[in-house]
Amino acid sequence: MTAAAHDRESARLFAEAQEVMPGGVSSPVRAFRGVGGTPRFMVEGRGARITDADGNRFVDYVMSWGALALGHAHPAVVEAITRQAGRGTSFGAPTALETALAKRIIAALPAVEMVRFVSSGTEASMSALRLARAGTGRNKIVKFTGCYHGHADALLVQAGSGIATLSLPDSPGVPPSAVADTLTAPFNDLAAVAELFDRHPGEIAAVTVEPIAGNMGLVLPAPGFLRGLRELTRKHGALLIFDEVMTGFRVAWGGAQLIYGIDPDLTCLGKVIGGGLPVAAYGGRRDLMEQLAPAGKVYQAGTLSGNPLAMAAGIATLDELSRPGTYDRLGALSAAVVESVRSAAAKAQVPVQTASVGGMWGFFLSTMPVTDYASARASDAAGFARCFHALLDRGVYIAPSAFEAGFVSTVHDEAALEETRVAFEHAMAAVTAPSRT
Ligand code: KE4
Repeated sequence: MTAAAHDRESARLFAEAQEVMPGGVSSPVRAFRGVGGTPRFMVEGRGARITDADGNRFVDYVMSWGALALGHAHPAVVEAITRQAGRGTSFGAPTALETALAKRIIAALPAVEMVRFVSSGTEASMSALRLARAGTGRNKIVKFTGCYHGHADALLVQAGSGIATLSLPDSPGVPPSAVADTLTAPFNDLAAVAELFDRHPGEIAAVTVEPIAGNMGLVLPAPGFLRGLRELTRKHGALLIFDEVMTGFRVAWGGAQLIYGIDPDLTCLGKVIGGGLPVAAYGGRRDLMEQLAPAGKVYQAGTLSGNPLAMAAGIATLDELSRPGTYDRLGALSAAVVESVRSAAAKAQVPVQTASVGGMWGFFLSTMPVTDYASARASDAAGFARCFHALLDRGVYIAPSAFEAGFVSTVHDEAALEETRVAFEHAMAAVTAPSRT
């Protein structure tokens, strides 16, 4: 049985959803526009697997876009949520749970001395930007093409993720005034950043970067790139913001900043720290964070920020992930997946570039190494779509876009890896096979 033959219920649900929600989804990348076909409406996740409305089961490598480092419905997380739900889901008042999760984050990330919780990575990035501008008295920011920091106006410039997937030039509705102070440079291009500082002396508040890019596909920082950003920002009195919404507690317990030994001034977090519930955060130097209201004058607020239900899920998640050996295991699992990708591609004589770091992995169908957005865009997206559907037909669910990353969990087991290996053998053969009529 191939899953493709059974998407009738998803198709019905998709038609119904499109009547009441734009594109039938709550977030664009879910609509399969990057790969074609009917998005699968999911009904249940258990461990490393997810089941769609037609009863097809898949080994899941989307994992709620990286949030589920423990897999679906981990007992410790379910128990924490259930226990808290019975005591109330949100008070709009301080709770000790926020302090507990904040302390765990601060203990893991030495560059983070204080934390403010919000409910999405967009909020975290947007707020960190405001704080950086207030903290430096400067307005300009630098971001990198293909990096995605959520959909706040100032950051929707040459972004990755869904913007890249849909090949959108950026977004209507973002007035030129909102992006007038947003400068861009190619990822891994230090000289371009140095030139921006030379061209705008004393004007750049911050450089914000995904230290390991996951929104143009998985693209690693070139040796010295992050260190170079740290030196350039210090030299010019600007701040360095690491957007670790995806990499935080995903690539290592201390995130990319631990792997590369860099101390950013501010860090954005999300996904894993909520264990599948809406939790994000930004944090960093105490002298900056204490400028936030009500301690300081920089305003940012949120009705459900730090709500006890989400805090309980985040605490349970980090406590499980803090166990010794977790990140060795996640790294080994990702490495095993990309080994399957590489060997299947070699057998099918398909050119491929692969990368993996901690619990993240990715591949491009490309003859040349991918180091930035331009080289990512030059990869074979049509071939990726054929690969995606061949995987789906064989029970493996990866991101429905060539410009996203893959994620494993602590509960991806040998059986899941073997199914993945076999599925990629078929999928890489499908890349070069004549497309299905
Ligand atoms: P959210 O607002 O979606 O919670 O976070 C925005 C964000 C910020 N920074 C980074 C590095 C991110 O990866 C994200 C969100 N990631 C995408 C997946 N590439 C979310 C998936 C989606 O948009 O549906």
